[in-house]
Amino acid sequence: MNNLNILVVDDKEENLFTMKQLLESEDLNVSVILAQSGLEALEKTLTIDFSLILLDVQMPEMNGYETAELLRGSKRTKFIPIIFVTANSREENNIFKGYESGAVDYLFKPINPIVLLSKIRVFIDLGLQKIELEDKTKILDQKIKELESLKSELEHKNIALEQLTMEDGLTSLGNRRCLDLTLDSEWQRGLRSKQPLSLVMIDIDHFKLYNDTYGHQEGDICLKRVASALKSTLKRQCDIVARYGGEEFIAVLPDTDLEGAVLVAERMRQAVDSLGISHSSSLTLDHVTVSLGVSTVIPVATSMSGFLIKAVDKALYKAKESGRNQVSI
Ligand code: GH3
Ligand code: MG
Ligand code: MG
Ligand code: MG
Repeated sequence: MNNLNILVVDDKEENLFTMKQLLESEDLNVSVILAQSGLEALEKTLTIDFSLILLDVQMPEMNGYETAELLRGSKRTKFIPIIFVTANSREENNIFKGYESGAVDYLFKPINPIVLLSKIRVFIDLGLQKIELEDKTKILDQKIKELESLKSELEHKNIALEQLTMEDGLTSLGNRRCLDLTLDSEWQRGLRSKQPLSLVMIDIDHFKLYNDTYGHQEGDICLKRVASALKSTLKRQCDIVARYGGEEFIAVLPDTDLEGAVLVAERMRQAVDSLGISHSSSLTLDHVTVSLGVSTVIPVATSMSGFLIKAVDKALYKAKESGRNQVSI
């Protein structure tokens, strides 16, 4: 224990000297600082760092309890262990009051020097450990803050990247954003050209059963193969097919009427059918098939592209209801 300061507070000068002598006679290696009142004690704590305070209870003006409460209330001093030293030996009530105001121990005069010195050693040590823990906690809190801000920075960058990309990670088709943007711009173009705009919505039949039977990884491989078969059926530059959701796709076919869109849809159905991907648990056939809905409109200003999605979704539902592996309008 090096360079540690102990504050002794007592209104009687002779008590202060006795205590100073006792503490300095031992090999504690501490500096003993004296204060003759609570106020003087508080003043001393402003400029000196203490590892322990021995505090008399009965003092004029500000007593030991009041002093202790003030010490506990200040950030600088709240962790300094306080040992009350009092002549009030017979009042149990006082012991309680002492602990309540934040003391770590309560000793009665006359003090047994051996007891006092052992306690001082223990409490100084505990105090140091507490400060060390406080410091470590602060460092950890700081680190947590840094990590949290890093995390949110990364999340922001991720969102920014996702917004920039138009491609679906799994299938390499257009993603949802690509679909929304294409549909919007084709809708605007259709408003001017008054040409029909068609959508085909494609949904894999009994795909949940496929995953359940072959596993999610095989499911992903199947999704990729279906996606690329769908894409291969599109001949015109302006046609796109995008991944709308899990195992659902939407093709946007500008300047295409219902008849033409149904032809494309039927081509898509056949393309997937002829992949011949085994699906032993399918309730339709023994291989992977798709159901398709088709819908066509000539865009008008009083309507919105969302309406077309609703319509094509309805058509798809009809294809499912009518037995799957087919095209409905
Ligand atoms: P239905 O013929 O009525 O369309 O039956 P379904 O099982 O395909 O219908 P549903 O839409 O309820 O299930 C779609 C399933 O597709 C759910 C999920 O297991 C699977 N799925 C969705 N997204 C993915 C994906 O990215 N990878 C894989 N492997 N499976 C997916
Ligand atoms: Mg479904
Ligand atoms: Mg499905
Ligand atoms: Mg589905």
